[in-house]
Amino acid sequence: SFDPPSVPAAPGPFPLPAGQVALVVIDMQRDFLLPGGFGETLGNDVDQLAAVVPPLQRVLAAARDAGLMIIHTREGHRPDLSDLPPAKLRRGLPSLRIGDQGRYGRILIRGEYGHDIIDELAPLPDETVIDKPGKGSFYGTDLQAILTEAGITQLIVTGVTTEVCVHTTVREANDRGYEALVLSDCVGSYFPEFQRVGLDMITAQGGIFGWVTDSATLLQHLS
Ligand code: C5J
Repeated sequence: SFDPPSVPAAPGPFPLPAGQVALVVIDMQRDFLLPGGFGETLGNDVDQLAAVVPPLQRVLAAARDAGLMIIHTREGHRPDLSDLPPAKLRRGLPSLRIGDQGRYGRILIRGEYGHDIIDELAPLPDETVIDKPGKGSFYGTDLQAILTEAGITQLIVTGVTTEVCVHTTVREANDRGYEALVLSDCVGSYFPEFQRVGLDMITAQGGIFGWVTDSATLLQHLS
């Protein structure tokens, strides 16, 4: 029998059938990554996320060379906040709330400088950008329709943050029948403990909702 190409991962090889693989880059937005941005105003250490950028740049370049479908997501809301549930607006104890004026424009509002993706990972014109109102990339978006139309079954998942938007997206993807591979050095958390445990949670119980490998291993097997 003919086995499709695959990449070594935990808990086992992740299949990479030709034409069925997309790279998903989650919420690599200035609001989460830049010093003085929303993430930092929440009290977070943004240096923890900066380490993700160089390996993710390498993976993005390789995925473009390999002709994979590339999907970028951005968490954010309409300027009139009509898609922002009050429960989300009230959440936490931020010094700035979604929609407030921050250093990089209104926090997590579509069209603002801070809402957009960092320069190092800027989408190319032919790449898909999904604007999502929640943590998951499927909720309230047309991502599933786009993947179905393109024949995608395998998602290589990167971005921030590991335990929030990455986890939610991978869980949503698993429930919808997709197979998701998370790249350990291309996802980041403000909290080192959550990074470690967040990755462990994906591969526990025989890969309860996904696979994990690192960027160097993927790059050796992407052609
Ligand atoms: C968060 C995200 N952490 N992109 N957003 O609020 O993970």
